[in-house]
Amino acid sequence: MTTRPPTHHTPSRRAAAIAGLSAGAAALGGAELLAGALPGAASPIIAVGDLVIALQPPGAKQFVVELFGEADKLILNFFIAGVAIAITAGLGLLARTHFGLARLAFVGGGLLALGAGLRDPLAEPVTTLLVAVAAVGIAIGILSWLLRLAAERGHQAEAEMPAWGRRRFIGASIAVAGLAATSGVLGRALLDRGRLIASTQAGDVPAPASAAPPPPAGSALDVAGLSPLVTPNGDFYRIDTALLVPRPDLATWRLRVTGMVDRPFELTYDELLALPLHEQYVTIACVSNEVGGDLVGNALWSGVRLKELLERAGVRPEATQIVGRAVDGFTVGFPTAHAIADRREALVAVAMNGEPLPPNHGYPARLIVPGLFGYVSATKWLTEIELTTLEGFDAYWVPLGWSKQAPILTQSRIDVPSNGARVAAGAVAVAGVAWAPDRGVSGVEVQVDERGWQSAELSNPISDATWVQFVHRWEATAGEHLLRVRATDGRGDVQTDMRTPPPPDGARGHHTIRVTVT
Ligand SMILES: Nc1nc2c(c(=O)[nH]1)N[C@H]1C(S)=C(S)[C@@H](COP(=O)(O)O)O[C@H]1N2
Ligand SMILES: [Mo]
Repeated sequence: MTTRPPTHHTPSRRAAAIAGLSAGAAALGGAELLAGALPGAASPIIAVGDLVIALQPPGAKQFVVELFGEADKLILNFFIAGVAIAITAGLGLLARTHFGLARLAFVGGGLLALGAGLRDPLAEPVTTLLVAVAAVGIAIGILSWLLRLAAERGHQAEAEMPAWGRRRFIGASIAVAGLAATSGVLGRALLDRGRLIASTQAGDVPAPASAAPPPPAGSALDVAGLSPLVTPNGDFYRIDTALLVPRPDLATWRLRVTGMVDRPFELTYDELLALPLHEQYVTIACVSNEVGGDLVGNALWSGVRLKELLERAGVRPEATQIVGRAVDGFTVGFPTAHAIADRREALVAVAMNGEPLPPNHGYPARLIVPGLFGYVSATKWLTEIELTTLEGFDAYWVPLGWSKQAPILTQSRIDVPSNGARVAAGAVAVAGVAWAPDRGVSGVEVQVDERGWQSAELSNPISDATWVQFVHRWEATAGEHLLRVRATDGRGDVQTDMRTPPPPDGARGHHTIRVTVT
């Protein structure tokens, strides 16, 4: 028997791809863990996701909302991680023959993560750099280690233990992938919870100086399955562009009032809370809501009156637009005249249904402007109110094709029975909600099988800024039936049946459902 010096063979293509994939997964997992542990570090997946969102073509938002509903963020995360790992599998193949080139490509990936991460105004450059460098280091280190194992496998295969090298390589790859997944999940949990270090704690919000009167008698109908009059915080729809909920540090967070004003100023969180708080119920809605959709909710908001802040700053007459800026760079814009109209009270809200704003809904402060769709008004994680002209600035969604002026359209939705339900013949409650903030709802009608409109019973409205509930007591007869609803707003305008898609200014049309009566 001759003993030969160990010869290293080129790893198989499959082994090289697995090595690349494991190296990529390890880099992403390690980066998530570091980003979760270090203050202000950007997660590469989130940073690249934010970049994708920022570069989206007009129309993509509606496409994404339609496709994934509110799960779109999770899906985008998985998509980016999947694409990244697929690319690194390819780099594993490249590394088989050109390790230097593969190493260069990993450095390129690190630079992309760094560049994307630094776009986030909340990112700390130093920790973000650290995460990118660590990720590249992990990727290259693991790749060369696994490729070495895979190469030894060729040698071992000729020696007396044919399966040993192969097992070692597979075992190492599985261990790396497992560790990567664990760090990724752990890191993301830390990120979602607020970072390990420098997370802010929501304290109590003072009682409002002007509390909302309790909802009037008869403001809520008692029908099983009907949306509650006030949407609990945990059930309130959430729409925003933030892949990671911004958690501003209260020590440095400020609310600034700037632009075309005589006396610009800024407030700390405590100074904001020290101002008299006004409380009111307001229904807000998303422009992306489809007819019959649930991107709408009603809450009791408490906050500082926007008018008071504007008076303090001394708004110049030429300032026709108010721009709300969020800590993450998101912007809204709406007419000054709308916000300061006598009959309406726009708020810098700090509390939602008696609790400090939940992080998802804009903690520490957000705008609530009755009557306007969220994307032009309801800035969450608010940090600046800038006075400018309507011509002078287009907010976030406007260049992406959404209307600059966006009053909430009159809409109504049947909650019960649900579409496609089977119900027993006899008395059936057809019930739901209708909204036209802040014109108010003056009537709701229900139609069965195109046989004329019948007035539904309405709940006693809290105000023109809130939705109402309705119920129509239907004597259902056996067979298939179409149920349709329409509302009339406080100005007497009947909700149109002309269907439009959400872009560019909201969906129109009557919510229509089909039920089977047995
Ligand atoms: N900072 C920030 N604020 C934002 C958004 C956003 O993407 N970023 N989205 C707006 C949109 S489109 C809507 S419909 C409302 C939704 O508010 P909610 O998530 O509290 O229901 O927030 C608005 N405020
Ligand atoms: Mo929205």
